[in-house]
Amino acid sequence: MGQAFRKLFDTFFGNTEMRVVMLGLDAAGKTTILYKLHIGEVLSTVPTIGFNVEKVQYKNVVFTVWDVGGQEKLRALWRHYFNNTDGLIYVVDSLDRERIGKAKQEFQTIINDPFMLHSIILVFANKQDLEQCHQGKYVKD
Ligand SMILES: Nc1nc2c(ncn2[C@@H]2O[C@H](COP(=O)(O)OP(=O)(O)OP(=O)(O)O)[C@@H](O)[C@H]2O)c(=O)[nH]1
Ligand SMILES: [Mg+2]
Repeated sequence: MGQAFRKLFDTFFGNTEMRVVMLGLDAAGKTTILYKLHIGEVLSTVPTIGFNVEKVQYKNVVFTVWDVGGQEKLRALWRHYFNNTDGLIYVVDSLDRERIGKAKQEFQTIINDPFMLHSIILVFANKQDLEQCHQGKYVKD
């Protein structure tokens, strides 16, 4: 009850906190997106073993964003991040056609988990710059 009241109070008078988990196959671009959101820059990344977590504020909402490594052997650990998650950002490499079926399968496993039933979901089709490049439409600015 106390926690519910606090959430309501914060909604009207202060910051609201939301916990977001960012998942997707390895090299989809999760860590790149996290640091673009956090510091506004594209950093060079290495594959994530474990997770990165940062707070990102937008207006009166403080998002705690968990970016979890997407390599195959790490995916079994994803479910440990589901509890109390308000939102899921599922990142897909738009150009990785070979693994689109795998990306869909992993996505379905996540959204079928009972802890994720009430989570807000965003599917982020990443690397669209490469898509345009592939089609010969890419114009460098
Ligand atoms: N061209 C292009 N490259 C991108 C984009 N986003 C990420 N990358 C590149 O893709 C590679 C992988 O990016 P990461 O952010 O490390 O991928 P990840 O999803 O965190 O990978 P794991 O930690 O292994 O799960 C890096 O070389 C990035 O620079 C994008 O929008 N466009
Ligand atoms: Mg990463």
